[in-house]
Amino acid sequence: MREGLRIAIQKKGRLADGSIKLLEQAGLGIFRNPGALTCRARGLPIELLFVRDDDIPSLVAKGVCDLGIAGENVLREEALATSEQQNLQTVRPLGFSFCELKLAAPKDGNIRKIADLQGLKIATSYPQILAKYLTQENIKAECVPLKGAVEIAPALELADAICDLVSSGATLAANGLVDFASVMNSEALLVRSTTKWTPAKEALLARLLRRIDGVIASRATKYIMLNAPKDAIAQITAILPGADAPTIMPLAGREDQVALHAVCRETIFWDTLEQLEERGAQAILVLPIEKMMG
Ligand code: PRT
Ligand code: ZN
Repeated sequence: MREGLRIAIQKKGRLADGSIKLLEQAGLGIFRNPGALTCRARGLPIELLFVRDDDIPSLVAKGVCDLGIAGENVLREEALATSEQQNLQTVRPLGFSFCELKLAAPKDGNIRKIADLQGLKIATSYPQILAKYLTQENIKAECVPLKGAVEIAPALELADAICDLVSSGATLAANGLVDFASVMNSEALLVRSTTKWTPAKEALLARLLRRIDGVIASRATKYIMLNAPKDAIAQITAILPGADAPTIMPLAGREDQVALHAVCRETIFWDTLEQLEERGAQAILVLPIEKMMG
């Protein structure tokens, strides 16, 4: 039995960069030869297998790979299509490759709501998810399965509407389509096989997960430094998003001022910085945090 972990990740595409970046930030040295389908990571006994995203659920379910990183959309579609996926378990949402599976129709047509789809044709790469959704909504419509270029199906008169992934919405707009319903939200998920592992392998996953959790936590977390009037400390601390107790330090030669440092665990928006300034804060610096633990 393999002692290290084998992780299936997308070879090329919208999940590939995010997957590599996350694993690198978790301490894996990934030196990939161009064209190579596998790569042994440095730092931990982990091997990566580079594949098409559609193959990831089945590779993990069959136990060929121990872990995989795939879109929730692909995992759900595969789970509905085969019973094999019972051997697969979600470990973590990973906070990248966000998108939404949406229903859309030509903007100059008359499909504006789900009920308008009754008896019509809908093109999609996600026929299982769509069929389930339509049943829940009591709509009888025909699914037209397409592997790609779903958004041109209405113009080709292949379908009346589409059900496709959307992130910025630019593709829908470029094809004269408007969305009118959301079928599911998706992001990259880390999944594992439910096959029984050795204690050493479980321990390795626990170690990797602690690091991944640290990477994810540090993404939204920032370190903020500012100078503030002493009498505004309470007000300023109150508006820092998700801040622990700040560190307050004296400023040389400024009796009425202090330096305030804090870790903010939620996104700091420009609005917050403006509010801090209104309360007298000066020299405000927001710094990224590279790693966090504990
Ligand atoms: O070759 P392989 O089979 O591995 O890749 P693929 O071509 O099947 O998938 P890929 O790389 O396009 O997407 C991989 C995963 O990224 C998807 O399964 C989703 O989980 C996620 N993801 C995130 C997206 C998008 N955003 C996305 N915008 N997948 C596809 N799109 C497409 C969408 O289908 C549409 O054509 O991008 C277009 C819309 O984008 P916007 O920005 O114009 O709205
Ligand atoms: Zn694919």
